[in-house]
Amino acid sequence: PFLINVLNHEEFLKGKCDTGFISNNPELFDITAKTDIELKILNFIGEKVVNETNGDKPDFDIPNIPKVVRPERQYGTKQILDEKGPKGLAEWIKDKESLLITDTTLRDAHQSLMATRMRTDDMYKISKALSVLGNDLFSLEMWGGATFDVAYRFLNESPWDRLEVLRKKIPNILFQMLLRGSNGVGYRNYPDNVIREFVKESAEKGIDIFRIFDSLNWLKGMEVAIDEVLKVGKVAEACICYTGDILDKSKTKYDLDYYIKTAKEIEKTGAHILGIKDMSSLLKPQAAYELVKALKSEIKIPIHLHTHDTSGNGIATVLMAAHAGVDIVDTAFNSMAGLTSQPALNSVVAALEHTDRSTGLNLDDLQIISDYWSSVRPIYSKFESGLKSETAEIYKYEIPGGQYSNLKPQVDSFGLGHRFDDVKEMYRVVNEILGDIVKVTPTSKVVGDMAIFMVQNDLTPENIYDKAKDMAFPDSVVSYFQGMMGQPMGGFPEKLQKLVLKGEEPITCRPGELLLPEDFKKIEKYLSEKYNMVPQRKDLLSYSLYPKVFEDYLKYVEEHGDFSRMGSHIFFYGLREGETGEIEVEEGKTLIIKFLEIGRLDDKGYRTLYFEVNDSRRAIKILDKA
Ligand code: 3PY
Ligand code: ZN
Repeated sequence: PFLINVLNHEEFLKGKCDTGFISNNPELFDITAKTDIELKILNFIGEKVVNETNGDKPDFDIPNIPKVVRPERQYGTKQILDEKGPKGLAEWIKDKESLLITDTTLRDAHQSLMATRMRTDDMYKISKALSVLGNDLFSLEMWGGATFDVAYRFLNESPWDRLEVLRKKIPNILFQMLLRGSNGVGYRNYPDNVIREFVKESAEKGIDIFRIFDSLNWLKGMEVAIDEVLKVGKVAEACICYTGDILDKSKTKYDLDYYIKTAKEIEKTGAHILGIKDMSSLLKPQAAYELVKALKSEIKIPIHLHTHDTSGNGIATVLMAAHAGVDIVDTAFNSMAGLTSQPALNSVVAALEHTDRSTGLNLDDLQIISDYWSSVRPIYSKFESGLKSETAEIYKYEIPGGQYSNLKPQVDSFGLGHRFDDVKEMYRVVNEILGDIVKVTPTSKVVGDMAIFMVQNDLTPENIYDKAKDMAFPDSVVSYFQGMMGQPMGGFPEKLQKLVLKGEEPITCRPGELLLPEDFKKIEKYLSEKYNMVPQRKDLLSYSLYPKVFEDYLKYVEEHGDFSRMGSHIFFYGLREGETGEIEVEEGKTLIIKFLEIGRLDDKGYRTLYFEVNDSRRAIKILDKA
């Protein structure tokens, strides 16, 4: 009908129609959006086009969603856990000769490569194929770490929805999350009841394996989380975070004995699996061999290795660990692997074919999934770090994968881009003056924040005591020295602690012992009065973990709408003039939107944008903020 109107238009018939035809004849577009959601979507796209991308949208191949048939009965590791319980699962793992494979694509891979920006929609689209073709994977790491915060903060979507929709689509593979001990999925210590309720809710919504770590390898920091996971009957995978280099005999703080001792203590907590968490890619291949060999003879629970490829030695490390008898390894589908991410899944599977650790996974099936991610990845390229190669300098700096790829933009945001090398070097120096600590969220942030602070203020280990006497240190640094992230092995450097705390007394007990329990009733009252909602336990938890981020999310969705089902190329880039996009607004209901033209700036600073929505014409006005 639109075309007919145009073709019959007087000026069109007179042949006077140029590219300004549509904007000069707005009466063709007197119809405004029909429904609230439609209007919200058009506004969202309009904002993108006018104020963010300037109509400049790269040409993306639409990701091909593999067609698979779901067998009537799916039987994977999830069924083994449900049938045998966590202890039975641990036995099953130990009896397996083949190497078990975890895929981290849905969590750590995108956290490390693309600033955690992967949207649920892209995960959802591959979920059925992943369930069918990935049936023999051990687990999917798909939740926790930074994904919780980023989903709300930058993607305006609920991490809980992600868990629930993926769980429905993937009923057969174990779901695994990363839990930062008493820091939950945040950056500070939370009251014990928050950690306990969080574990309960996550377990109920679909998490099977809780990978728990403490950012200082301080067991007390993991106690509550482990205890609650045991209580809810899920799998507790407690970690030793790997730092230093056990091959270097001149380094005595984190030597083989240290890891064996810590692993034995972890085993005593009742944890079902030991995780070796090598967040910074420091575990060299031979070290992996020696560490796994030693641990295998010292503890009985199965061992799960997590490493990154930042150093370029990731696959060698995985293979040497496999050779030494490690039970499970973390990898990511090839197109989402390498660099600061995990070692490549398909390649590890191929390397082990026809050996005694052969995984039994089908390479052709795995390729289909990897190809999907390969076509999704370019949509996220603006979030990638630009890192082109692995780097052996990571052994010197000891910066975790996700932090390493994020550090440059963070340093840029302080206007210190030109001093990036200084910041990296300072990261190393700060670690030294802190007494050589384990560096992983949140302690890695402490070291990073302190390094930037020192470079910014021209501080050195020598002049800091004088020059920074009256300076306020970054919040994370203060919190660290207060003892709010736990106790580092060997204690705090006293002189520096005094300088940072300026007379305040640090704590030496578990922070959770001091924090008042969260008052969930009060949060419930507050949320239901302020927002048009009946808060669920997951909402109360989100608010107690991230009050501001969660409220901003609620406000955003209320005001602008929920765009979580919009394809990512539209979500990040809107539409190009002339482009048509399909947007699912609810199950089974799709809007076909064609963006026709953007009008000239009017005297009030607005532009009119013209669309066709399911064949009807629509026009909206967007304030041009430029
Ligand atoms: C996280 O805590 O998010 C991590 O990935 C740590 O390695
Ligand atoms: Zn990691």
